[in-house]
Amino acid sequence: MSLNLFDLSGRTALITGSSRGLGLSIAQGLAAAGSKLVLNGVDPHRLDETVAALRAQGISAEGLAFDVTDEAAIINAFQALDARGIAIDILVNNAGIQFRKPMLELETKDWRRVIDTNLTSAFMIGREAARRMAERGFGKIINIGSLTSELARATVAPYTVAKGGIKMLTKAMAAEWGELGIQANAIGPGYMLTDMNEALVNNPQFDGWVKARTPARRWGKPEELAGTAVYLASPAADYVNGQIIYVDGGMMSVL
Ligand code: GCO
Repeated sequence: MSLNLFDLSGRTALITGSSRGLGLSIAQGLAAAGSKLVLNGVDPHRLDETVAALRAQGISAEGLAFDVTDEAAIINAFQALDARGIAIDILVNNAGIQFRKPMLELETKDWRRVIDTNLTSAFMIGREAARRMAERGFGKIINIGSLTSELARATVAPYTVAKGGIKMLTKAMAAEWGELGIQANAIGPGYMLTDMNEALVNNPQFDGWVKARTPARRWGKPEELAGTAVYLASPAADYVNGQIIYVDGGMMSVL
């Protein structure tokens, strides 16, 4: 047993959708535990800015811009890492979008866009990463779920379906890849203070509902996911596989 169960030094982590928001906070947490970072975003300019800001703090970070819904771009990105001898030890499937509309008005193209971005991406990127992790007999995959992995909320049907799928994709990865030395787990954030949730935070009725419904009586801060991400990426979780851990101020546990 290592003396430092949570040490990630010598590891390299790819975090999708990490130019900002939860992905960036998770990346910063992994770096604090010693991991090198490969950040991903769809907008190369924003990604470059984030990478530069992290490097200015002394963090080892690279940018890898690709669209998580574009299979050819994903395959190219992994081949570019191979060519540079960069092996991904830790994958965080974080990239995601929200689209709020009642189902009676929802167009199929928007349904597909949310499912592709939030769920199919995690399968495609997970597969490319796991093929390489399997060769080395080591890998940690962390998928980002949601409270909507378990519970529905009106107006966010495709998001709910994708996040429910993330929970089961995590178990499917555990079922098939556990024997290859890979652990796949998920984090289910509660209501967090992110750009994606800005409209909800700024809606006094919704804000009041979140605070009343959450035992912690407040929204979560993005940096509050970092410890769970480090734990799941670390040797401390080597026998933890297929789990989803809710980091939600207790919301999932109460009516
Ligand atoms: C929404 C929010 C979600 C929640 C999340 C809580 O519109 O419902 O944007 O992302 O914050 O599902 O786990």
